[in-house]
Amino acid sequence: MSRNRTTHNRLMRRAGVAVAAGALLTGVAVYGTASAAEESAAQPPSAQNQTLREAAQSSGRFVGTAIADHRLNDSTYTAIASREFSSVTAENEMKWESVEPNRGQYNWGGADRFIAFAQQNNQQTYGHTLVWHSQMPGWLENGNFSATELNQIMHDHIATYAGRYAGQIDRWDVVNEAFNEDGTFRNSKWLQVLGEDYIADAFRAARQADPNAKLFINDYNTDGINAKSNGMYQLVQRLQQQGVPIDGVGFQSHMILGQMPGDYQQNLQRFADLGLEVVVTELDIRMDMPSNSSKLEQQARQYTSVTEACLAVSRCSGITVWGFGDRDSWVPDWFEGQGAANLYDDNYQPKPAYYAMREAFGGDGDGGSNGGGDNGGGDNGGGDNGGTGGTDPVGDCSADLQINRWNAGSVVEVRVTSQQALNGWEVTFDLPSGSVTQSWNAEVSQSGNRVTARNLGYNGNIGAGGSLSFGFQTNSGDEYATPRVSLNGTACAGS
Ligand code: G2I
Repeated sequence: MSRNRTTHNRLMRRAGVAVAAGALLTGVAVYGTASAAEESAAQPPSAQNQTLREAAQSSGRFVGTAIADHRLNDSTYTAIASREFSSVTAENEMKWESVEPNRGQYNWGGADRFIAFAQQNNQQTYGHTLVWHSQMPGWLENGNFSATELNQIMHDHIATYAGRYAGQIDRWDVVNEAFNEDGTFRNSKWLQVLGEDYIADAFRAARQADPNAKLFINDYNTDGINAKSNGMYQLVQRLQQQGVPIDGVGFQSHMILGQMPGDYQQNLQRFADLGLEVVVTELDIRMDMPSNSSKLEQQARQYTSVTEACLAVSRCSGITVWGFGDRDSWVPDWFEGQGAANLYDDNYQPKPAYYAMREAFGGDGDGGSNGGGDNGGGDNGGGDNGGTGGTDPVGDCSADLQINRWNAGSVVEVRVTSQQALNGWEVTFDLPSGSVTQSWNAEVSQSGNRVTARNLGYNGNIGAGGSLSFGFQTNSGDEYATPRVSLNGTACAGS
């Protein structure tokens, strides 16, 4: 994957977003104080409070996320990471450059924090990664080593590293991204100096260092049946024939909106048929920015499809998403103009994709936008001729409605900014005609034309000056004549 070079601007922009979001979300931090166990004890299971991890568990699967070490000091982040996910992968802290920055000198800080977080939250751990061509420390990347020496370096690294965490890592990506797109081996330092055998050697060394961890090979663009996944398929068969200890194959699944391989499930299944465990290891689904409701709906359906594919393959043990909040995603830094790839938005509010995935795992779809799909199926959501209500705060609250036509109806995103802190909210307004057919991020009911949207368990606390947001879909596309929105009984400005 080649990185675009406009990162600086993007990071600057994202830093701005982060500050705003941090101020806005302080009220949600309440989740950060309770462990997952305490939380479920405090909140009796109900459909509304069901988490992704509970839903996945009900299907016998894990649902994981990549963890960004630098976010572990944010209680909103850690609350979601612990509550919603049953497995974690370190996004960067367990790569070679982090762990062995100088030869023979190990830095366990990030890895230890990661393991501690997982243990604290009763989560499975996915070790990423032992041998990879990328994120190697300079001494390794630039060193001129003989085959014997490089082999020794690889063995020392695996023995020391996997040995240290033996018993604490459930799955290891032993070798990452070993293939070119055409199915031949990537011409990495490992291949150049050691030849193909580095792969088998790495697996043997990993098994020796940690006999209990499941050992995986992992790659991207191997999601459908193609030249690259064929190369992977042939390799794992050879490894099995040679008695190399390999337990599973990871499919990163960094996807593009609307480009789910039609043979995704079939591809997972053919690896499973070799007796291997298969895992979706780094799922995200990016889109051209800006996002809109129809893209988010389409994304939700694609998350559903991936989840259903895993569920249909009995040896598919789980799905890890590559981070959960759009604000933390690697995508905007690498793909100019793309983003919104994750389950939660920039403010850590769940997106339609979150509910879709939860429902696909057998959990509750309430609040989700993909439930039923009887009104807006297909990929033909218009979404480009929408109108925007103004934001003109004069009172305690101001409301902003984004209204996009969708088939016969419309998809409406509502954002209400409140000058006062809220501990629970109720937003009311009238529809011009028709009914609400689906909604997300709120519990929505309708009586006549009057619609009432109430917060869910996770988004009731809004700091002063912060915003709440939710959305819904209707089956009538009639024009909204500046709908009057009230928050907790007070009419808001700007709507
Ligand atoms: O590229 C997406 C993923 C593809 N599969 C392997 C994964 O390990 C990989 O993850 C990404 C991380 O999400 C990024 O966060 O790997 C990138 C590096 O290959 C990570 O980016 C790096 C930046 O390039 C560095 O500038 C930065 O210092 O993250 C580092 C830590 O924030």
